[in-house]
Amino acid sequence: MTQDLTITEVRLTPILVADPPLLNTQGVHQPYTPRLVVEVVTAGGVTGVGETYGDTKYLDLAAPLADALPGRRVSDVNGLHRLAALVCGDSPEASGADAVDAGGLRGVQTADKLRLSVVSGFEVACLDALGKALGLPVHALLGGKVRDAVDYSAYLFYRWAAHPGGAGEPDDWGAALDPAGVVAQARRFARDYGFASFKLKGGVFEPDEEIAAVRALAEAFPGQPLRLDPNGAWSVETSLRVARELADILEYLEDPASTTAGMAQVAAGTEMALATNMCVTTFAEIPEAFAAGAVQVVLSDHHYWGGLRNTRELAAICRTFGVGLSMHSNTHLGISLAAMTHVAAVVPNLDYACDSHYPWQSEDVITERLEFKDGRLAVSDLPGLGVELDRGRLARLHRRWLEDDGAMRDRDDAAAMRAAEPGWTAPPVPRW
Ligand code: GKR
Ligand code: MG
Repeated sequence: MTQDLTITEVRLTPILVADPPLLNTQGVHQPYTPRLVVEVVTAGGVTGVGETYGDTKYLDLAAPLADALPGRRVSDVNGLHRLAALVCGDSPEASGADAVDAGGLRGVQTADKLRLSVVSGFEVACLDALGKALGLPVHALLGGKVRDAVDYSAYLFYRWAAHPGGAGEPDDWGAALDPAGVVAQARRFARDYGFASFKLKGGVFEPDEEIAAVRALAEAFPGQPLRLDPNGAWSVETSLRVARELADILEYLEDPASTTAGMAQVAAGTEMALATNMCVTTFAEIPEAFAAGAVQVVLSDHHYWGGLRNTRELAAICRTFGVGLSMHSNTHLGISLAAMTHVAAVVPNLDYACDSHYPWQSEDVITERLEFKDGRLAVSDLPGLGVELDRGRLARLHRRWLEDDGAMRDRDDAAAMRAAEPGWTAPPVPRW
């Protein structure tokens, strides 16, 4: 009966996951971050799991999709996208065409983008179930892996030692607020996970301080790939200055400016490769950006590209236009890391190591955490994603969500910053 692929039930479990006080241009991570775990159950008795963003605006779109899905088959992934377009009405929160997603730092957000992020969680759950039913790994459903392991880079953050007032879950990383702190963090990432390339989240301090941190990294790890990502916080002038100062050091500069027009102006004035996970986040944004030469590397995030199959299509487009491809990440757990690794395994043109927040997450909802070895993750050949849901852990993180008074259910890095500095507002994002 495992071959009956008809969906009989969809379970949605919003959770709150411990997150350290990582700083970015929009503020600081909250003590807990919302995620949504999607379970799709088939008539054959197989359960597939997926994970995506868990803020209220995503939950509001996920609920009608979960209601509409039973009766369809987990193999009908094209149908899932059509169904989502039908049942997920535009979220009122997403209708401001100009809205910048302060939580995700993902550029301008639209109703379509929110819906695609929701669909991705369902798509991954369907592919996991399909793989389990057929005895095939997800990478096989995507055409088969072209590599046995995927390279990841360390994701360095300026950070405090603890959240204000000791909120959240403590950790032993300590503060990193200057070049020495950043290098110490990088050394720990290299020692414990074997990461050989390093991305620093910038846009937090004055550009000169961040330049100094990158120089310190280059001294500590000579010749190893480095990136700096201020999430669009800089003007064109500042971006060009940083590109000049770090010309021989960075493998690419990530989202120095916040829009395609700004990135194009930066690109016109430097030889430095520019990467983005902010101005090219949908297929519709590709033509303008590629025609303007605004980006040389697109960093996919399978959540907001609408899943693993769309990410593979993005890879084909990048390949066609000679634009590099890799993947960035947001706060996520092991289900999403497994999904990311399967799609990364099938893309021939994975040009740079992907970045992952995963080492910052001390909690998970799977039975065995995924382990980076020598900076890489082995691609699982087990059926589906190759991860198993831990119901006890899921229930505990869901209880936290239920007991939250609402303060953490929507990620708001600026509000979290105000816990330390009342009245703090994010610096205005330069626009063109
Ligand atoms: O988690 O602070 C963060 C990151 O800044 C994240 O929100 C970004 O989406 O990591 C992402 C990026 O590469 O821009
Ligand atoms: Mg980025």
